[in-house]
Order: sequence, then structure tokens, then C-alpha cells
Amino acid sequence: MTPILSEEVLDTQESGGPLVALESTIISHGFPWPDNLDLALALEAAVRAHGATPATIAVIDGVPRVGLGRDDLERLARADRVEKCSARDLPFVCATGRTGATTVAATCLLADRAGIPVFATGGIGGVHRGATLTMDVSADLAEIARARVAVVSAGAKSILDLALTLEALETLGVPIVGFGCDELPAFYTPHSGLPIPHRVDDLDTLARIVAAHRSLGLHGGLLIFNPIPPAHALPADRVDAWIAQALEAAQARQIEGKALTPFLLAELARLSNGATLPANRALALHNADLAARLALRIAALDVPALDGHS
Ligand code: PSU
Ligand code: MN
Repeated sequence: MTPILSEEVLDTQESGGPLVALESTIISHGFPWPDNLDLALALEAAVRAHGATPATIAVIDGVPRVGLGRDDLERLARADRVEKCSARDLPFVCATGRTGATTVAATCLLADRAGIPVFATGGIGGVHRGATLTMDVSADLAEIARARVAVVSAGAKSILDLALTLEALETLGVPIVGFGCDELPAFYTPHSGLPIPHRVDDLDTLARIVAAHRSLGLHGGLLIFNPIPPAHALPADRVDAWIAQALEAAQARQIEGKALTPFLLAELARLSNGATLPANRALALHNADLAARLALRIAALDVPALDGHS
């Protein structure tokens, strides 16, 4: 299951240049066609704008690929027979020659294998509300704890239990840094009211934290929270109401397991008359921008390369 790196990703890696991993579930299952293709291309452009190389990750016809061409991005965006592929799904999707859009969990795993130290996403999965009964906890958390990747996200939206998500991350020992914030951002809004342990306001310190994490030989990844820019944030009370309605609809229709997160995202878009989509797009681009700038600083710091990946 060795991932195949695109020529551009290989070249960048060989020259020690900056690379940013991007996930593909946001393309296939997070946004509707054709906005999703537009976003996938815009995310790559945001990374390139800083001189870094984007590496969008997915499984194409059974091959885990790091760095995709436009045709692959379009296929993922059309989402015709594209599976939502978390870490546990990788062996099946690869062995049967299927095409899978990788979640944060699967993207972290493949980015680690490819030796890419920085990964930008929109929001991470976490502990779902009601998890004390359902045990629905996203595999994103376990994989972030295992993969040697710095994950840049706008937090997690309150379709999840954000307080329990922070507790789970603490138990897993994942280092958390707020970039310009001292509380967990709640995806569509910058505020959750839940304090996080460390705040950093400049890129140099952020890069040095990633370097320290690496040179201490710490296993696993770290999480960088980058709140949505205020100009794009949605009103918190409206978001709470849409989430409550979306959760009710999921319960009434008995939607659970891997279908739950995509269902809730689509419901929020529907209930908000599409207002969640530009906010989601803005925060994802904002994260790609920060990840690219961070990748540049890390490359300049001469951080020891990841070893042990195949
Ligand atoms: N949260 C979002 N947008 C997303 C996802 C989560 O705000 O697109 C996607 C990510 O790919 C994430 C996955 O890794 O959903 C988590 O799914 P689950 O809860 O089934 O682990
Ligand atoms: Mn789940």
C-alpha cells in the first residue's frame, strides 16, 4: 500500500521544498458539484501562491495517490462511485481497485507515509454528541495521534461534542496550538468558549513548535487551530439552530456510522440556504494559506526529515 507520489510532489521532496497535504473527502462528500471542483483547485492555488506544492490525497482505482492531476480532482468532485475512505477502509478500497476520497484520518496516514509534514483541512472529526451511548468517535482523532503530521484546521463544528473532543485529544496526548486564539474555534464561528492550552501569534514560533515536536522524537501529529476569519463567520445562534435541526433529522432518519457526518454537512447547507458553503470554503482556504506559509518556514528551519516511512 505504498502511496504513489506525483512527479511534482517527488521533485519538491527531493529538493527539500515545502509540501502541503490536502484531503479529498471535502471534495467528494463535503461540497456539492461543481463548487467542490472549484474549491479543490482553489485550495491547490492557495498553497502554490506561497511557492509550496499541494499534494491532494485520494485512492484512485485502488492506488493511494499523493498529488493529483485535474482529471482525478474532477472525478472526485463528480463523486460518482467514490467511497468515503477512512483509515480502516484503505485496505479494502485499495485491494478492490476502488476510488476513495480520504478523510482526515486516511489523509494523515498517507501524508505520514509520504513524509509530508503539514496538512490543511477544513474541520476535523471528533467525538459526536451522544457518544457516551453510541461510542461514535471519529477515527480522525486516533490517526492524528499516530501520524507525524501537523494538521491545520478551523476546529470542529458543534455537530460534535466539542468539550469531549478536547478531552479525547488530551487523553491521546495530541499537542494543540491555537494560532491567534486561546479557545477551540467552532468551524463556522471563531468561538466555542472552550479554552485550549497554548496560543501562538506568529509563524516563527509555530514552525519552531513543529520542529521541537519532531526533534524531541515525539510520535504522532499535532493540531493547529486557525479560526475562521471574522468577515466570513456565521452568526452563532443561527448555526446552533441549524445544527439542532440537522441532528434531529439524522435521528429521525436513523442515520449513523460513516454516513452521519456527510448527512449533517448536507443538512446544514440545505437548512442555511447554502450559507454554510461560502463560510466553509473561506475557512478551508484560510487553512491552506497558513499551512503553506508554515511549510515554507519548516523547510527553511532544516527540521530533521521524517524517517521510517516507506
Ligand atoms: N468535518 C467537516 N467537514 C468535513 C468532514 C468533517 O466540517 O468534510 C469530513 C472530514 O473528511 C473528516 C470526516 O475527516 O468528515 C470525518 O468523518 P467521521 O466523523 O465519519 O469520522
Ligand atoms: Mn463515526
